[in-house]
Amino acid sequence: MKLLGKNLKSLRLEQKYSQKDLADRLGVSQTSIAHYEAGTRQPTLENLIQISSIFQTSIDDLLGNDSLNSIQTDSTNEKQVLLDMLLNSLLIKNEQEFFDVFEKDILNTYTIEEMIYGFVDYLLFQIGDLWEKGAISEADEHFATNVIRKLIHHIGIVFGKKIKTRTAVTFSVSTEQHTVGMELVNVYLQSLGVKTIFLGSSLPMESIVEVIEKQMPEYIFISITMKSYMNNLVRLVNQINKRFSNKVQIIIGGPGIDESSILSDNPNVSIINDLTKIEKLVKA
Ligand code: B12
Repeated sequence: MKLLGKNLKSLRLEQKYSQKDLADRLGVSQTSIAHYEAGTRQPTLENLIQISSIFQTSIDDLLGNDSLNSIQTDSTNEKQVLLDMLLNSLLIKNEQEFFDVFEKDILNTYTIEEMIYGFVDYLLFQIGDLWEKGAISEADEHFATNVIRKLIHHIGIVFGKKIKTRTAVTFSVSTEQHTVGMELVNVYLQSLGVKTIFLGSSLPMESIVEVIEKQMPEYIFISITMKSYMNNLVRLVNQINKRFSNKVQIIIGGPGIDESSILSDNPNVSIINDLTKIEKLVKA
């Protein structure tokens, strides 16, 4: 990001302006502000004067040592601009702005894989990182994660195939509170025409068995984040296999799984982490 963009962004955040607020004051679009901040476009001299007056700073200070000549414009930058806009709206708690950017510039432009890996994953990890570094509060993290979860469900509705010919029961291993990874998996499955029955986490074994008996799913998807729950997972998979005689295909993934786990000795168990590999499995 060029110095002008960097300065503009820090002044704006310091003075608690959203990109939209500033855009309205300058009479330009929010996208233009995002471009100025990313260094992919430059404001007119008139706008620079206005900005310096809004933030009560000199144009010299705004520009720093920046040269206005070397402006990059390529698709990576376009995407980075959108990511910055989305992240920014989460940080200033503007949910409307977040969904507006998504609907207008992303939903009809990118594939579902690009949305999951290029946008949703990126935002979740950025928010997670900021939280871990103490740069944002727990409340900030909860708000942002919840908005992203709404987005995940929205993508599921838009991209989910209307006709679903197979069923998957999905959940996170018992006592695991991390469910967002599995929520993303659900959306991907829906886009492949698989009906998902998402049970969240912390369900007792009997309840899981009851659902499997009633629904007779082709697949069971389990997510694990915390390595310390590996024993619970092994026990759970063994119980399911015993109860259903290894008949249901079980697919396990998540950052807590070890790909060389003894679980993969079971012929009906697959261990994968990359969502795009699911397609091959559910088509086979
Ligand atoms: C959000 C979050 C939480 C939220 C979870 C909210 C929710 N409903 O999910 C809350 C606040 C509840 C939480 C709690 C805790 N958390 Co936490 N949390 C995170 C955080 C910030 C993001 C996790 C996330 O959502 N990632 C995004 C998703 C999309 O990624 P993902 O799960 O990896 O999923 C991807 C792939 O793995 C894959 N995938 C996932 N599942 C599956 C399943 C299948 C079948 C397939 C094919 C693929 C697949 O697909 C996804 C897309 O790429 C991470 C840190 C970070 N930066 O990642 C810590 C983190 C995971 N948490 C951590 C910890 C320690 C905890 C707590 C113990 C904290 C505490 N002291 O209370 C508790 C755990 C309590 C419990 N019993 O589980 C540690 C885990 C360390 C470890 N590896 O053991 C992390 C890494 C933070 C850290 N560095 O310490 N957490």
